[in-house]
Amino acid sequence: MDVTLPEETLLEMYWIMLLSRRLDERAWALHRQGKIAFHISAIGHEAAQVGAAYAIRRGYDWIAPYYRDLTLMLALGYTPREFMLSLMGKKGDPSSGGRQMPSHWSLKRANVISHSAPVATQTSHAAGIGLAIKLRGEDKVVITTVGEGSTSQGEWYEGVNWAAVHQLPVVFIIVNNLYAISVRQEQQMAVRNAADKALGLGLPGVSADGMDFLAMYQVMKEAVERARSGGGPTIVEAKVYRITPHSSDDDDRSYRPREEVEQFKQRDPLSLARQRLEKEGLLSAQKVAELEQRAKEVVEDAVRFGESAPYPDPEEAAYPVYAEEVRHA
Ligand SMILES: Cc1ncc(C[n+]2csc(CCOP(=O)(O)OP(=O)(O)O)c2C)c(N)n1
Ligand SMILES: [Mg+2]
Repeated sequence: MDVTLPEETLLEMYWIMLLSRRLDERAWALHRQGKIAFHISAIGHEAAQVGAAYAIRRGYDWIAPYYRDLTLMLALGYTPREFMLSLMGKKGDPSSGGRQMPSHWSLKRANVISHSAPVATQTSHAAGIGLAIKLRGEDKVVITTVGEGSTSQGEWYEGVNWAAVHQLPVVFIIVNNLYAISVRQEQQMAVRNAADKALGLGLPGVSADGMDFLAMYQVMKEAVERARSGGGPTIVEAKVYRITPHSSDDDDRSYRPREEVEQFKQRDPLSLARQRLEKEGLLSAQKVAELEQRAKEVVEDAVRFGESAPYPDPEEAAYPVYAEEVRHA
């Protein structure tokens, strides 16, 4: 593979994946300790997300993410402390001030738009932003993510079709982790690759190994360049595996065999990245241990920060959902 990224960038990408993994693991523990109400995990998806993030101009381009995008968010500058505020429903949560479910991201300073719980609604938002960019003559790009199951939603087709007709600067990422909660890909679509749906929409569709951060980066880089230079949208499918259950409220033992999970764990994206960087001579066992120690400290700090942060004031419960001027008849 012909990816020439500076050494510091490769190490930074690894660090973000590692930090995401350790934060995510802590979120599961916090849930089991009864300290948070809900968690939905990015474990197994880290490489696809960091590969996508580094292919755009962060802070300049627009992002319409979905709930599994913790690593993408960290790469965009979302902090571990902010993540803990969101998990714990605290006032300082940048997405909603503690009102929305955790992992329903938005981050104004990073051009991450607010995300709604019905799946695939972000697809039409992304198409709309793409249209605005085109009408204004800007050279920005939008990336949007969605799970493979959510591409069965009418809204997904409508958004992608609109962007295809108008050749808008949007990259539509399909994160194919084989399951939509308990529903496997074959029960959800008749095409082998989710990216094959591009054919019927008149777009290029590419499948990438989403367990390999550089493979994903390479595919995304081309799609983003195409969008930025007026070449229109691309559908990029990231083939990954959801190593954890769907969410903290799901028991995946009821619908998938343990052997399958174990088999995919052999291609854990974090281990693959570490092996690759070790082979290139960029990481050593000592360096990995140092990064692990740093991640532990950052996670500890974030948890302490989150636990000591205030909850939203009860008087503010309706804000900003309802205008304060609204009067009841
Ligand atoms: C319109 C709508 N229908 C159902 C749900 C409930 N729901 C939340 S996540 C999910 C599964 C989505 O699976 P997929 O798109 O493959 O993403 P993944 O969770 O696997 O990353 C479902 C059905 C929802 N949020 N919105
Ligand atoms: Mg899925």
